[in-house]
Amino acid sequence: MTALVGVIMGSRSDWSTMSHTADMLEQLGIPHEVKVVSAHRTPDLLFDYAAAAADRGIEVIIAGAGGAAHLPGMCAAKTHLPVLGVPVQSSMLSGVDSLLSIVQMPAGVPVATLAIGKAGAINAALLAASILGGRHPQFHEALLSYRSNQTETVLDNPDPRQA
Ligand code: RP5
Repeated sequence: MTALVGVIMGSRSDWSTMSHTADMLEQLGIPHEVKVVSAHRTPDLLFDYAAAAADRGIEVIIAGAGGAAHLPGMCAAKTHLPVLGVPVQSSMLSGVDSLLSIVQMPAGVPVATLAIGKAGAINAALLAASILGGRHPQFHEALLSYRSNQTETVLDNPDPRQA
């Protein structure tokens, strides 16, 4: 099956965060691709990637970036596909810069913005599964199974003193 989710990030240095997105997509069995695409260093590549994504069969784009994080917003400007933005935790401002850069889009060009760092990266994959689940029942089932296992794990381990 060709990739349904495009996972892009502004730099190889984002991979330690965005690998959590890829891992969760893998766990859910969702075909995906991973690529470094920088809004600042490779703007033409970003425009080409975003403009061609839908025709290649991509249904959701997850874009992670840090600092002056223009990648998700510029990506959304060039595609009608849902774009999920993951703010990568930056060294100088702990990712608050990334979060504000991604979340405060002007009306008309939405980016669904996740939490800073690992939690946002994981949740982006789960949100992609929710979106894809409407058209692809197997991903809906995979998501329900993940959620059910998560609930059972909490209920089965109520005492935090026990390993
Ligand atoms: C952003 O600049 C990237 O998304 C990355 O989070 C940040 C720093 O990039 P590097 O200098 O580590 O390549 O574009």
